[in-house]
Amino acid sequence: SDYAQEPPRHPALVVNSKEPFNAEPRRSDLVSSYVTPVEFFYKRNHGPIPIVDDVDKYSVYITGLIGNPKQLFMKDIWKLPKYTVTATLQCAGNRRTAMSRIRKVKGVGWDVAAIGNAIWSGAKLADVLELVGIPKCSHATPSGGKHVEFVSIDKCKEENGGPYKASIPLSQAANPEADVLLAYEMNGETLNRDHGYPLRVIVPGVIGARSVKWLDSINIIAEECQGFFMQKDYKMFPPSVDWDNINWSTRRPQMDFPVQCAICSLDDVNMVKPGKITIKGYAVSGGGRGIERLDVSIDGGKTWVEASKLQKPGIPYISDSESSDKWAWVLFEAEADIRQSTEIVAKAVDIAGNVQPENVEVIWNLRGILNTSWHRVHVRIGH
Ligand code: MTE
Ligand code: MO
Repeated sequence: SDYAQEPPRHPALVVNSKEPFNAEPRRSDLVSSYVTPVEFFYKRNHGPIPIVDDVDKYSVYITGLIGNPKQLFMKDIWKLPKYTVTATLQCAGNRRTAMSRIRKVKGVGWDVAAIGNAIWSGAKLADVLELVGIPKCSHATPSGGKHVEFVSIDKCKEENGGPYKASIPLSQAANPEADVLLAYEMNGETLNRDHGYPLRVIVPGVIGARSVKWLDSINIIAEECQGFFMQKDYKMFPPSVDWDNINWSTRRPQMDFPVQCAICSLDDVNMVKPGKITIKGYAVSGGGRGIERLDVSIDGGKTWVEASKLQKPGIPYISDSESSDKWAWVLFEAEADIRQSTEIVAKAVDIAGNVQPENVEVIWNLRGILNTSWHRVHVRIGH
């Protein structure tokens, strides 16, 4: 079958679907380190993992509304200045299972771990675009190119057997400060097959769907990509829209992700003995907005205390400081003394003052994306 040559994967992953392979780590594995190990990084695929045998023959075509189309080989990409960016990648469907409990939604049933924080290295897309005559910080090419489309070499059924594709605005792609990478390394090692070997796009602060893996070509186009995943998926609809009244063209493709957090040291329901427990999790916001504050409640949201935040191991995180990684998550930790059965809640606030919504009902949408509601877990006193 098409899935006969899938790469090996860690047995502790929670597999949501085998073909295509979609899996996330256990909650506790996710927050056991600030940088997510490659084997515990969630894997989100729409088809079989492509095989690139000969990396010397592999190339990326850059075409479209530009003067001089170019074919770039890995040696050309490796020659460009190498940048390293710590960035959290999050699937728009993270925490979908909890949204489905309100009313059924369509999509892979993720818990809270369709997210990971990795150190990505590669060329800056802004440098690559310069090679085809697009100056840094351009918003358009002379021939009217305003979007940058990434096309993969994989095949997925949503595209009728065609490749996965997505686009971002040229203004973001050509802006060196946006840190968009063509990455060939993850956590200091050659990118592996599951995560896009030999080359993938990383668009920091934006839903994972735009970070195209196994890059085949880059097209400079006038309108945003017309592919399935831009036009018929990964759009945020209001709760009133259902499958019989949906009009996809009324909404824009989702790009930045909103402020998000989840408790990972506890399951949805936990039996505990009375006494101290540790509440640990992650918090992140899109668009380069850092985390300002993380509130924890042990009485279902009536009263709150502030959790401590860590970015580098052992170093407290200071929002928006020069030393903080603006594209990366923070881990948080709080201790609580639990005397009776209760609901523990976490909510994050980003540096723009955005707060997570209290309930999933108000953000329910038929595709089950962007469930960023307060994260709630239950503890029951038992033995
Ligand atoms: N790129 C290709 N070529 N094919 C895909 O199926 N999935 C996208 C994105 N890039 C996808 C892709 C989605 S929806 C997400 S969330 C991320 O890749 C997941 O990246 P990861 O598997 O490295 O975690
Ligand atoms: Mo995704």
